[in-house]
Amino acid sequence: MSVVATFQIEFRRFLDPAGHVTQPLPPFAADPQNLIPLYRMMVLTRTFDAKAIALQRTGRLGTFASSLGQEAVSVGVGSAMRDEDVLLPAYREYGAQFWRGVTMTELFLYWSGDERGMDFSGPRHDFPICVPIATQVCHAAGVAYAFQLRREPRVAVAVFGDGATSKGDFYEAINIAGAWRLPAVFVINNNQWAISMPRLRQTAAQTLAQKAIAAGIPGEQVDGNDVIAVRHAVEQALAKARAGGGPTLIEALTYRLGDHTTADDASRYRDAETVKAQWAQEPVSRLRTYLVRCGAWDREKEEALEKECASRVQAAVEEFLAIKLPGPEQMFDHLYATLPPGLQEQRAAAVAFAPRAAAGQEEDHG
Ligand SMILES: Cc1ncc(C[n+]2csc(CCOP(=O)(O)OP(=O)(O)O)c2C)c(N)n1
Repeated sequence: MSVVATFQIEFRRFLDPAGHVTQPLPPFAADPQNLIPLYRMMVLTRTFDAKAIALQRTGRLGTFASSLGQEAVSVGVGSAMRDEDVLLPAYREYGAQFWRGVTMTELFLYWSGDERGMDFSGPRHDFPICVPIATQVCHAAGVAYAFQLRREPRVAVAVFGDGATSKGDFYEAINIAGAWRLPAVFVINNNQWAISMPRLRQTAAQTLAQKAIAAGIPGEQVDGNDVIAVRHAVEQALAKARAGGGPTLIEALTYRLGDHTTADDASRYRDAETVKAQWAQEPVSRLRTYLVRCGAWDREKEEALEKECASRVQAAVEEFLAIKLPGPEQMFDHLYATLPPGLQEQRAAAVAFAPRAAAGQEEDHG
């Protein structure tokens, strides 16, 4: 027997859990001042997250998927992208979405069940939140193919969970992206859990990044709690894809510190000790420790930021609560270019019934 193929998976990290630099920083991170926008966005995302959970608990949102502990993945991805690139997110990528111009009000609307929250004011070509697991990975391959056909120097960036890498959609998408050298970047937001299914029971593969090898594309692991590592890896993958070098798969290792959604209770399947240990790795305090050590951040700045984030989130809550509820015709209006006759009848019936249904009900999200 002879060896016909070998491979290795590299792991990238610049800041260790204690906020110490482990290797020379990439150019964008050389000046700590450049990292402050990343830090601010992670804190804003965390503030938004906590408020969304509170709104769900008081019945203002239907459900909510927290991004607690995963802020560095989405902020790293969002900050690496150009406006003309296209983001195809799952449902925990708030940091990337905010970076790209999606508003908190829109995301509150979405999670309250109001589909108008998907009509993003950010780059209007970005895809909506994707709840069906891994389907956006295929969409990303399609978007990247369109860019390639049109010879546009743009890249499709799909973000999805570890559980998504068990789906056929994922394999099909990375396979075709490899075969056609599509301008796509695939980012696995590996938070270790697919609801109650731990990563180790999800696959026998040693890393998720190595799944790239079978598709003939590069795969690497990054510390997903180190925003510098995420941003650098995504930036490099984007530059390569833009220059015609094809796709990359990046596995960002992080940890879901909260429940899967507000409909879940993770304490039923996860031990408290592990979660506690993971808090020592989390991305926000890691970067803060580093910035403080560099003299670029202090308690005064932190307090001012906390106040600013709280008031920005509160303003978004008020705007969201004041938005009038949509009429029932909304659920028919964006499905078809021409509504089939049966659905036209249902739409008319819903509109006729609406005044009776609305009597005595609240008219806005409050
Ligand atoms: C196609 C499909 N199958 C099943 C589900 C139900 N479901 C919702 S979230 C989830 C787990 C997803 O885990 P992962 O991809 O790791 O993402 P995470 O929620 O951890 O961010 C499942 C199975 C779904 N939304 N879509």
